[in-house]
Amino acid sequence: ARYDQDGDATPPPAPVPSLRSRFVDLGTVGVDDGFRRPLAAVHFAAEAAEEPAGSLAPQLTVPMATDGQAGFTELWETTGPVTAGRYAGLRYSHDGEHLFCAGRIAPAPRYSEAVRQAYGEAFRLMESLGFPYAFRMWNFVSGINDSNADGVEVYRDFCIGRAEAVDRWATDGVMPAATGVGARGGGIAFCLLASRSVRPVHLENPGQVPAYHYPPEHGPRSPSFARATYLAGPDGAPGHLYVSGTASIRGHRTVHEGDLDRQVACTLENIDRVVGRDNLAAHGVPGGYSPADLRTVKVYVRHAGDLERVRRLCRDAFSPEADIAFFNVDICRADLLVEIEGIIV
Ligand code: 3EB
Repeated sequence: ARYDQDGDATPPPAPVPSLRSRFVDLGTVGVDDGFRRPLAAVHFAAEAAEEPAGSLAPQLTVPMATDGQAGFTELWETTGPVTAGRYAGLRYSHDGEHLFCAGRIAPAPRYSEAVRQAYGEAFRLMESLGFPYAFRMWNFVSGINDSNADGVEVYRDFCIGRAEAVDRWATDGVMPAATGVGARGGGIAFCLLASRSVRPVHLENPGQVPAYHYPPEHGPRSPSFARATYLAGPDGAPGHLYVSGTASIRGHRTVHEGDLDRQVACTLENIDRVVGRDNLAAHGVPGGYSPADLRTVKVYVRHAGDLERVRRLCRDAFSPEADIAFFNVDICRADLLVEIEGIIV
């Protein structure tokens, strides 16, 4: 206990909770063991599903597994006490420092307006609960390379709505790390993490044009995300590095079209460049890493026939200690064969 000058006890400051995720068996929600508490569960399953009733932690089921795959759950856990609720069409939970928010947009002939609205609700939720900094976001978009009812590619349609929401709500230019990939049905599912007091550091890749500056040949509105974000730990403790979905892009162009091995190599080089010591130092972030330091890795592979080869290449690149999940889904640009993300903790 701490005492002020009159000798009265004052409550100690609440410690900043720590957040982690891990991959567990499909359907697991987690238990409160008094130290780690479930903040949210994202179920990567073969079928879309409504949220099971009666759970405190939000549960988002995304159809991302093929019929032959078991699927898995990404379980987000925290050391802090969890508060959860609903806001507009969203489900959320927080531990006082980290806000998790999940939403869905039903399959539709065009998406931009519904995306602007749903993302606007997420920004309003962040504002009203006092979590101003979105640091990681996932967008799972079914039919991502299809044309919508107006002949616009669904990914581009999605990017228009997202950019409009960001124009309206993102005041200080802090962008989250993000993933934008295909899903195997269910319209659009999304989730985001935001922080209350720790301001994330926005990282770019010096070998890539920032996504939000992509020229219009990639779509009328460019994608709003950072290549990675660094979230410092409490009291100078090492933080977490959230690496966005990364692909075989140099400058703003896809490279190694049709060449799987080279696309994987370029993707790994891009990750290496973002998390390496030079780039971190240039952004004022301590440490220096490589792809072998990634944990909870997700690998998105366009063609089922490429899965085995990509698994092989990833075994060499990542640590045996990493959880690695492979998905067979479309990727936001029709010429990309693979996209990889992960977290360094
Ligand atoms: C790229 O670098 C590849 O639209 O949220 C990666 C991560 C990609 C996130 C998104 C898109 C997104 O442009 C695609």
